[in-house]
Amino acid sequence: MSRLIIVSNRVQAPGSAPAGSQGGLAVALAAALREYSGFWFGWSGERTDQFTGHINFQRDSGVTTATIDLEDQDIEEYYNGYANRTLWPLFHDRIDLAEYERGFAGGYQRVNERFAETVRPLIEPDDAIWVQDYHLFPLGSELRKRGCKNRIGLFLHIPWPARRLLSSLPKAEDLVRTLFAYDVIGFHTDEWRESFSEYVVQQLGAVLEADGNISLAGRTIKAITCPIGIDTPEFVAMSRSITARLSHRQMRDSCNGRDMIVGVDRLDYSKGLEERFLGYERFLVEHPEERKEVFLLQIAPPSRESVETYQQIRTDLEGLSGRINGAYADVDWVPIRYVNQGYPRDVLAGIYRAARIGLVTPLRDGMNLVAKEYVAAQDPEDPGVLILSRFAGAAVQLKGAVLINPYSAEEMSDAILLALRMDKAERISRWRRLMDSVEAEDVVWWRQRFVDALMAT
Ligand code: ADQ
Repeated sequence: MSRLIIVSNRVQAPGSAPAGSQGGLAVALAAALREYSGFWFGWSGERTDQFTGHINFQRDSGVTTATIDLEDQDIEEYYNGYANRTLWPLFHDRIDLAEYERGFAGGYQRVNERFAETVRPLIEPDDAIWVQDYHLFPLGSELRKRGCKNRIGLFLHIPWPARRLLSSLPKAEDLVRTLFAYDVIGFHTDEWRESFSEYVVQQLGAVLEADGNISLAGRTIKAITCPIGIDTPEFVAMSRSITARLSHRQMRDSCNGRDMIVGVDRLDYSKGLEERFLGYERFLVEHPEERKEVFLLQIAPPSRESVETYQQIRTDLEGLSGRINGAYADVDWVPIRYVNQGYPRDVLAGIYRAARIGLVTPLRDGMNLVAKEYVAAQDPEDPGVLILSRFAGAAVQLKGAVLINPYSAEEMSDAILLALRMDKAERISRWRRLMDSVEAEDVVWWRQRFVDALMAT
């Protein structure tokens, strides 16, 4: 059987994360690596004065990781620059925030070449290679230039933007053309897949074949829809763990009989946190009788702090939550509890379970795993209600949620009221539909679907 090599921007060695804190994706990919006895290659997250291509191998719990350190300039131009300041905002429809700088593009290309150069000698003829995400678009083509004839797949964890937006990126066509080095490209939704296909057909003159494959200049790729899931059995078990039960009890006690609405997100402008606070404020204004009956717990650990936009959003949200609390709080009640830190996943599971409403309202999101975690953590006999943005990839699968337009404060306010008033029978029936999807299309299903497509090429 072929080995599987996973390549991603960051690699977290299996033993390096404290128990309960490792993400579902890392766990799922590690499981795939154990099955196919391959290794996981990428950046260690560490800096070095001079890039040497030295690879640090580690083996833990049956998984081998191979990591490299990057120079400051690489990190600045490739990671903080092109990945986080150019592609991320553009692919989340925020061209107003996208920064187009030659230095970023150059650094991005250089690091992709460094990845290719370093990993190439480790690849054997039968190996299948699975590249993760937008940080590494040109990697497939750099590997081909170095004689790699293996099966190579790419999975995109974020949306694919509309053609007219992508056209604003300098040299977009060159970048997208490199994707034809891959054999399989996976997207979370049909919408992102179709946007990709529209771009390459209209802009590059690629041909959409009858079987759905796409050809350009003698190369054919298979574009598939392959929505990512969570490790559902693991998350359900975690929500019943002692730590989760403790955090659940603590939260219930601190609710003091009030209904809790919870939001859990990385602090990122794509997550729609400002709009969420404003929608909740609208609810407080329209329903003064409900004021002391609810509160919003927003957990938002800072991310990408070296990028200025992320410092700005932090300041903005502190101001906004302070203003709302100042306007509506009373001596015995505060409307928003805004917390800027991360929590272990088992603690989060207990918090989700204690919340009457999960408020997941990104403006644009590839999938959004928090929505699925919220569902998996619920008590089947008394579940909470998921309010979900139509613009999250997850909305395609999670039809039992109350779907809203996050830009409309009125819709958000109406949805909160609907969720608070929803009787138990409806909550259970909606939750069952949600849970059926979260169970059937979990992370193992996702991984198998992608790997099967790759192995079939
Ligand atoms: P992210 O943008 O990081 O991922 P998401 O899918 O919501 O977004 O996953 C976040 C993960 O981080 C969840 O597992 C969540 O539990 C965890 N997390 C969030 N806040 C936390 C906190 N305060 N403490 C601890 N853990 C926290 C990208 C794309 C998404 C896509 C995923 C997977 O942007 O659209 O769903 O990849 O493909």
